[in-house]
Amino acid sequence: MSADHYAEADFVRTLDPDGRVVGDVPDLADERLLAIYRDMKLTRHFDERMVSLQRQGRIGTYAPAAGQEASQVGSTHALADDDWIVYQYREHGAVVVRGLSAAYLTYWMGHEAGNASLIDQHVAPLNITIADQIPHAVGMAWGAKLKGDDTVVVCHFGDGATSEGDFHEAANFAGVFETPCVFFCNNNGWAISHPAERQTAAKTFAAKADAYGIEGVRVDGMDPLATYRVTRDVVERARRGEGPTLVEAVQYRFGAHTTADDPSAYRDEAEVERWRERDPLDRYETFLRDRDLVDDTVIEEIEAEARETVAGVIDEAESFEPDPRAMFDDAFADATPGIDAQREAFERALDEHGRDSFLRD
Ligand SMILES: Cc1ncc(C[n+]2csc(CCOP(=O)(O)OP(=O)(O)O)c2C)c(N)n1
Ligand SMILES: [Mg+2]
Repeated sequence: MSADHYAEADFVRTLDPDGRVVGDVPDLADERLLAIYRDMKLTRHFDERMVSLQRQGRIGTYAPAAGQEASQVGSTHALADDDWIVYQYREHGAVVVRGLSAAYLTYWMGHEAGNASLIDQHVAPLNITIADQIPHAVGMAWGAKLKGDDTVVVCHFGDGATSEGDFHEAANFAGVFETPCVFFCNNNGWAISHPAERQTAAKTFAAKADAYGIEGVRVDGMDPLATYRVTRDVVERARRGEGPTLVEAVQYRFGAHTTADDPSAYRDEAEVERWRERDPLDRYETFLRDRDLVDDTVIEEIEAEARETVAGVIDEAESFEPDPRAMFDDAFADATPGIDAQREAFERALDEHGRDSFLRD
């Protein structure tokens, strides 16, 4: 991996960094091309609001997605509604495509139930323990194969996750059992403060596919049409029973690792500025303007719509009144005497001081 992981342009691309067409444009109706744009704008606005809410103490720690929208949104648009998404924690764009809800926000406010709220949309709970979700995704895909249904599982993870044993075990199993899944590696250049060139001595992350006898493909992860095209092709391969693929989507995280991180401690602002010139939203907007699909008025409408949607889910999420006793419910399948004692002590404190005294100001 070179120091600038985007420098070797050996990947699938539809748009160049200025948004000009340089590769095959997928055959999509205008409505779909616009829906991809709308979802990318919504993801960016959601992200900005979430970082701001964290700064105001209205949500907990948050992992920003800015810069990575094309990969998340483009790939998800290529799936059937029943296909499963198993994600790490930063892929809010994939969630947006499946439908942003107040329940999703409640997770980031600290309510565990929010993490399970996307099950009906075929999005598995997010996973902070790096790479743990990858064997789960392969197991889900294997289950689908054994049952004979044609669901494909797309598993997102980062460049850092590829150094975990779970990644290797899952990729090996998937190769041998030809499970219908896609390993979607969002190579954003960093694993917190650890750069991609120190993550692996391999030339690319996609090259790791060779070791497991599966296909590997590298795509420009800041180009929504390329990520759409590649994902559609590899998902259809998997659905036809032709096995899994490792996709490396090359991209960059504009913001901090999480709101608890200060990237100025380990990376140069000039590097961030170079990547901002490849902003997926600007590139895609140029493409849509060239096709006369958007103009200033349409863009303003889409931005207003995004503001309204996000404001609506924030209002709804903030009006949610969780039962604080719920924190004891799932600590163990059967409560231990210690948990029971803590619950009782907590209930006494609730009676004495009232529920509001346990909420943030
Ligand atoms: C098993 C495990 N080890 C370490 C951590 C701490 N940790 C949280 S995020 C992260 C970096 C992950 O980087 P990457 O997979 O590239 O994803 P990104 O955050 O860049 O999207 C680490 C090491 C963790 N959550 N789980
Ligand atoms: Mg990373």
